[in-house]
Amino acid sequence: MATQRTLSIIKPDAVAKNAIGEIISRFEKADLQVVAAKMLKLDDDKAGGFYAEHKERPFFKDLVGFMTSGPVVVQVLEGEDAIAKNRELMGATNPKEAAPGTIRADFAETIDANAVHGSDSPESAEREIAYFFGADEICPR
Ligand code: RTP
Ligand code: MG
Repeated sequence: MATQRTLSIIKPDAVAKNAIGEIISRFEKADLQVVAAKMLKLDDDKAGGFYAEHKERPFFKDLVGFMTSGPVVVQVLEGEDAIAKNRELMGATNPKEAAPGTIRADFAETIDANAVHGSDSPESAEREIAYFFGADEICPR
């Protein structure tokens, strides 16, 4: 498996819990490198555009409301099989179904406020990274 990049977001609930460092530490311990990072307060347009694939879903309004409720930390993670590796570290969308030891099991309580986002495919990763970062903001080692 080749080196990949994926987009990670530490969501408002995890930022509010002061868990930024603990979550990034899990990525680093799994050999994912942070090659770009910034803290942002999303507005409705930016959050809605990011989750455009879910626009028609019943939870879309709540999702945008939650993602704009406080600051988030967006990062580009780079490493071997980064997309699947990050999804494994995150655990299932619903924290109640997330495997023990995953980020969502340890830091989240509800499906709405579930601590982290991670790209789900190479195509999503490419779109999502470009959605938040210019090429000059990504710093591979
Ligand atoms: P994410 O995109 O945030 O990484 O989460 P995911 O891939 O695990 O889940 P996805 O299906 O893409 O859903 C995006 C976010 O929408 C909320 N959601 N709520 N109430 C529901 O049935 C429901 N389903 C999804 C979650 O907060 C999920 O993270
Ligand atoms: Mg998703």
